[in-house]
Amino acid sequence: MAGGGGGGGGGEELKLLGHWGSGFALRVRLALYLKGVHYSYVEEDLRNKSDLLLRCNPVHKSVPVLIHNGRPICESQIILQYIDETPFFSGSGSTCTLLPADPHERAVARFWAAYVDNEIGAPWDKAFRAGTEEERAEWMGKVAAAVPSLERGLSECTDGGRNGCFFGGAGGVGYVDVVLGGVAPYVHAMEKVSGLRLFDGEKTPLLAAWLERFGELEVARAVLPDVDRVVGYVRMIHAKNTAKAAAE
Ligand SMILES: N[C@@H](CCC(=O)N[C@@H](CS)C(=O)NCC(=O)O)C(=O)O
Repeated sequence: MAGGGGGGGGGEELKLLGHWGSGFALRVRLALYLKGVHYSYVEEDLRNKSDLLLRCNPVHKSVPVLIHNGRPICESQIILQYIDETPFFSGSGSTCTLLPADPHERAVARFWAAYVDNEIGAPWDKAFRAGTEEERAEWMGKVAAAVPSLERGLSECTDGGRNGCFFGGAGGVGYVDVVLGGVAPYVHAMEKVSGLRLFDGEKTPLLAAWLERFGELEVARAVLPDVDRVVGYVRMIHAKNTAKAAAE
């Protein structure tokens, strides 16, 4: 499988180990598409990980892993920064940069990206793994409680929505947008699975607009999985974990 546009030739070898439903892998695929580079994609079976994955990421044994000319880079946010900093990824004529040039703006973007992983992604992962409906609801409550601060972050990055609707502000889609973008299908899926509207038009209007506008982008349409497929995946994992907990 290949990313978008024209670049990535010249004898460079680029491979991404991922999983279609992994928000972490999806953010890397979003970035590679925006950069317009071609790469080969390897879908991992996370219940039966390949030797290549175990060799390339022996510490966490997780996807995504980007392998550039035989050298692995692990952890999605580190991969995004590598993609942004390595001249090869800009050599395809893409003018897209994820992190801003200004050091303070870079720090702000990194802060909100860390916030997405620590305050939203981490409790969401616990909910995903929970064995009962009550436990799931409790963890999703923590996710929901973290959303208003993210709304404040988006407001800070867009000057209250006057400077576009993405975290990249006037620069358009940026680092935090790509980080959060991997989760976008799950935000929609949760509404279908449990009725929980995380980015609510009344409570968090900027994030609600972000979700809509991000989903309309060519990159999102090209890379993100269909919401119904994600709904099926979430239901399957919930059912599996409920059965496992009941058997213990
Ligand atoms: N902090 C890591 C998290 C990656 C992660 O948790 N990946 C999951 C898939 S979403 C995985 O590969 N888990 C391994 C497993 O299930 O054994 C990152 O940002 O890349």
